[in-house]
Amino acid sequence: MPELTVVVPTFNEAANVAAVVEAVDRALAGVDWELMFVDDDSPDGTAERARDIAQADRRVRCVQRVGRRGLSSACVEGMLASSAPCLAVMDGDLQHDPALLRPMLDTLRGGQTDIVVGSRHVAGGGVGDFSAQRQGISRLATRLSRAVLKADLTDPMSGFFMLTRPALMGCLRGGVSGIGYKILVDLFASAPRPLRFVELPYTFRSRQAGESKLDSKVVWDYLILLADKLVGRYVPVRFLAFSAVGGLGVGVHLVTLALVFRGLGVDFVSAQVIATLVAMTFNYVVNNSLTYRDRRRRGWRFLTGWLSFALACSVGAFANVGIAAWLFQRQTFWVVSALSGVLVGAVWNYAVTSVYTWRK
Ligand SMILES: Nc1nc2c(ncn2[C@@H]2O[C@H](COP(=O)(O)OP(=O)(O)OP(=O)(O)O)[C@@H](O)[C@H]2O)c(=O)[nH]1
Ligand SMILES: [Mg+2]
Repeated sequence: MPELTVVVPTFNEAANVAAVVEAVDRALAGVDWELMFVDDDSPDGTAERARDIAQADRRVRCVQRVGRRGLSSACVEGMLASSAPCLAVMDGDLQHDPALLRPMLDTLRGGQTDIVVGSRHVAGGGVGDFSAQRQGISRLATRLSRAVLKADLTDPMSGFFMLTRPALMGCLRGGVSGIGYKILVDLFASAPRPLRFVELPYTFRSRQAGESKLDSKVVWDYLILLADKLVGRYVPVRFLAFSAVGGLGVGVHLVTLALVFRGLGVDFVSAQVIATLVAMTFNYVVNNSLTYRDRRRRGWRFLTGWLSFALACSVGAFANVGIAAWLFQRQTFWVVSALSGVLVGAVWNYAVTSVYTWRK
């Protein structure tokens, strides 16, 4: 059996697959290795390309996931599909230098380390031609990660690392969430005991072929991951996201009301109805594209989803007002009455729409 499995998550990396195999082969001469592509059914035929190579080289394997997306969960599933005692994760676009795999493995073989992390922020490493904006975002994300990490890593945003199987299993059982794109943060934050780590420098290279998948979703998923690590044990993160969107919706409601009632001179009740519809639609659209991005409704289903959302939230609004009125009549302080109504309404809306509007 191989000593090392290099897991390479891919999405639309067909043009890089062969070069990755070659580079790993060169870097790991003399090592019993295996390369596991985990592809999320890329439309460019990455998985087919990988399987073609695998037909001629049994060290190459491909796990293909259909109807799923996500870098972290792909890495976890790739590592679980391997039998090797050492597991590496490396990008499939050659931005990570495969030559680092060998020193990583040698460090793990020493037995004193759980995980070796490729770092761009130790002496000898670098971020290559990262734009100033991307460097800034990366620095901010690193600072935020301090809230959940149990280690003083210089580059927790790195996607290039190697760890032992016992360390992996400890983290997985410690509650790795697999949310989003930052698997290293997830692993470190879930480790039952602080991981013994070593950092080795590398310089992030520029992409040779294919396109970046970095977008706003990566940022959103990262915030969700941090929230999950901080409070996910007590409250579902989706509920937090749903509530945050609801909070924004209140702002949208007030702005619309001001425009229609004060600006256009429409009577108050009509203006309030319009503002409610606008805020509800705003909440639906934002929840559909962020909170439930993985179950996003499109086309006709977008419209029927809006209907079921509006219906559920109308009932939620009745519950909200009913509870608040009932408490207020019983001499409860008005703020407490109102917030209790809001909380019951929010839980109702969340529970019902998670089952009917965004069912799996
Ligand atoms: N399986 C899987 N792989 C993914 C997914 N998103 C990205 N990847 C792969 O993860 C690796 C890193 O993604 P990139 O888009 O290169 O992210 P990055 O290196 O931070 O950004 P760039 O510098 O712009 O390339 C690449 O090999 C991608 O193909 C996904 O949803 N599923
Ligand atoms: Mg990349």
